[in-house]
Amino acid sequence: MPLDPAPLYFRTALLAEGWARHVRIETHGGLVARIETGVPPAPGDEVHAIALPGLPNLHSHAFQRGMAGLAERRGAGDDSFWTWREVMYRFLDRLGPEDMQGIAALAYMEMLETGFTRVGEFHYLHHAPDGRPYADPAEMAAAIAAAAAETGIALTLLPVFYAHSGFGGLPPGEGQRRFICDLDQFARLREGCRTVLAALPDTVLGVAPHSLRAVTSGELAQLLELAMDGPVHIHIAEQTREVEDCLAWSGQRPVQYLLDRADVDDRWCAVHATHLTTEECVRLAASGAVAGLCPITEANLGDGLFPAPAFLAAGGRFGIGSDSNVLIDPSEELRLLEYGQRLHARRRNILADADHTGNGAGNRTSSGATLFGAALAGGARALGVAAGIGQGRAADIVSLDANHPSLIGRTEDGLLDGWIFAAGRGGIDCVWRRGRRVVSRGRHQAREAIAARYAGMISRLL
Ligand code: NGQ
Ligand code: ZN
Repeated sequence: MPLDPAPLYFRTALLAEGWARHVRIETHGGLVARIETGVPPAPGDEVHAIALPGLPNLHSHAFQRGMAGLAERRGAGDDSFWTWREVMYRFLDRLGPEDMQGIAALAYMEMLETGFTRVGEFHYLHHAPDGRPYADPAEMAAAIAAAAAETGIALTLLPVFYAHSGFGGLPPGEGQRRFICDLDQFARLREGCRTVLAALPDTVLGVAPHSLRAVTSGELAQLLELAMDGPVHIHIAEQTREVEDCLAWSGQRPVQYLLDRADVDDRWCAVHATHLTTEECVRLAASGAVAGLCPITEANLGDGLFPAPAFLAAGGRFGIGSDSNVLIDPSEELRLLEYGQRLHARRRNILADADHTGNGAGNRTSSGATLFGAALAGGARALGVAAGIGQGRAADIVSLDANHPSLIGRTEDGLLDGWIFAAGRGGIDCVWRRGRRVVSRGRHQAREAIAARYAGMISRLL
C-alpha cells in the first residue's frame, strides 16, 4: 500500500456532525483514520482553509458529454426532448470503447474539478455499433471503469436493462439496438460489471431498469431479484408525453404505476420524477426513495419543474445528478434547483429548511446549507454509501478558496451560500479522493493529458 499522505488541516470543516473549527484529518489507506477538532496544526500537516465533503453525482450518462452544445439548433418543427433524443442516438451510433473512455474521463475529471467525488453512471451503451454484443459483454463498462480509475472518481455503476421502446412492451427501435438485452444477457452483463469493478476501490454495483417505457412490470420484478440490497435507479415521469402515454396504456400515471407494482423503498432512486401529483409526492416521499434531480439537464431538455415544495413538505429526499453532462457543476445544479422554484413562486429562499439547525448563528435557514446537506445525504443514499466526512469513510474532501471574493468574510453555512449562489466553480480550490489530492487550484492533475486525448478524439468523431 502506498505511503499515507500528510495529515490535512483545515481552519474550518463541514464534518458529518456539522461544522467544526481547527480540524486535523489523518488518513490511512485512503480512509479517514482520525479526526481531531480544536487543535493546532502539527509540523508537516498540509494546511488549507475550508473543507466540505465531496458531493455524490447520482445520475450521469458520461458519453453524452461529447455532444454538449450540439443539440441547440432549432429544427424544422417544434424541438423537444424527443428531437434531442434523435440527435443523441445519432451521436452514440459511432462510439467505441476507446471513445467511451476518453469522453468519460473528461466528464469525470470535470466532476472532480467542480466538487463531485462519486458518480452514479447509468450505463446503457452496452453493444457494438451494429447492435451485436461485444465478446466481453462488459467491454463498455470496462471503459467506464478505466475512466474512473484514471481520474480517481468513486464509481457506483448502474448497468441498465433496456428492452422496449414504449409502454406495454413495444419492440425496440433501430436507434436503441446498442442498449437491448434479455434478462439472461443482462445477468451475464451484470456479472461482467462486477468483475470490472473488483479492480477499483469503493465501488458499488446497482441495477437500473431504464424506465417504464423500456421495461415491463414482469421484467422489473426479475431485475429486483438481481439487485438484492444494492441501489435501484429508474428514469420516471420526466416528460408530460410519458405521463400521457402511461395513462393511456394503463390508466395510471408512471409514479402511481410504479409504487403499486414494485416494492419501492430507500434503495430506490426515482430519476427526474418531474411530473407528480400531490398524492404521488406524498407516496414517493413515504417510500423512502430518493428523487434524482438533474436541474441543468431538465432545463436544457424542457422537461418541466419538479414540485419540490410539496415533495419536501412530505419529507421527501433528493440528490442531484449531471445526467446529460451538458454542463458539469454541482453548485450550478443546486442554484438552478432553487432558482427554478423562485421563478415559479415569485418568492425567495424556497427550499431553505426552516428547521435547519446548522451551527451558523443567524444562518439557521441558509438556502445553501439546506441544498448542500440534502444533496449530500440523498446522493450518498442513492449511490449506496455513507454521507460526509467521518471516521472509517473514504477521505473524499473538497476545499474552497477562502480568498475568492464571494467567500471572503463568510463562515460556516454562509460559505455554502457564497459558493452555491455566487462563486460557483471558481470557488473550488483542491479535491482529495481517498486522501490523495487529485485537483489543485481547480485543475485536475491529469487535465492536460485527458483534455488533449479528448480533443483529438472528438474532432475525429464529429
Ligand atoms: C437517456 N436521458 O437514457 O439518456 C435519457 C434519454 C430516454 C434522459 N431521460 C432517453 N434525460 O429517456 O428515452
Ligand atoms: Zn438519464
